[in-house]
Amino acid sequence: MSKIIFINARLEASCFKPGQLLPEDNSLPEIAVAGRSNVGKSSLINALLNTKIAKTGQTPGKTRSINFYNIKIKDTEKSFRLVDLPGYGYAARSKDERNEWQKLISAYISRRENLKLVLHLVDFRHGLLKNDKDLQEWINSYEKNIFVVFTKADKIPKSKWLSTKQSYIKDGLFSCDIPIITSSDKREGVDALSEFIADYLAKN
Ligand SMILES: Nc1nc2c(ncn2[C@@H]2O[C@H](COP(=O)(O)OP(=O)(O)O)[C@@H](O)[C@H]2O)c(=O)[nH]1
Ligand SMILES: [Mg+2]
Repeated sequence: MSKIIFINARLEASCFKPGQLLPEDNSLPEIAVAGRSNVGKSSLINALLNTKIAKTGQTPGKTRSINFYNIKIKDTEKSFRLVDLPGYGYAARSKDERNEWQKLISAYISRRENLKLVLHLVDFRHGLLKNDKDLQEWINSYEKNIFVVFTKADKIPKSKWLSTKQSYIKDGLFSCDIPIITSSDKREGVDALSEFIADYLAKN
């Protein structure tokens, strides 16, 4: 039985331009979700929220907005925002689009007091890629905390999970805590991630 702790999820806003970003609300800490296009961000958000609120399997690179989801934590008075950042690293994207992407994400990450943590989603099959490393350095430069979540783990035999995780760390992938390995398809690691987020919010 899965343990659903995130309830009443609703999309608060989809923002395409820096000027559209939602004002901060001190009662609503924010957890952002970042990762390459197609890494499985929308699928994981849906698994966490137990809804189909986020559109999945879209043309890679199509989601260019920052989406703010308002979520209540079950059996508490607390709510938070899960903030879906547009995916990066889609090769066919033009330079102009890349600049727009960077401007929008910078505007968000660079001055967001309520942003407590960035979940960095990393495809468990690919090994450490340069643009994942670049993203980490960039988030670090804004002094934001990063936690790694591996996705699509159903594509790797379980017997290899530990060594695969260790090789990412050895290659220099940074995470503020032991990364969680997930599969949205098989609902693996999703409850562990929900608990991690709820604990993190309670402590930070
Ligand atoms: N095998 C497998 N495929 C997945 C998983 N999560 C997502 N996918 C697939 O990966 C593709 C991209 O997923 P999506 O959630 O839209 O990625 P996003 O672009 O990062 O939001 C879709 O075809 C999904 O069905 C997973 O846990 N396992
Ligand atoms: Mg998506």
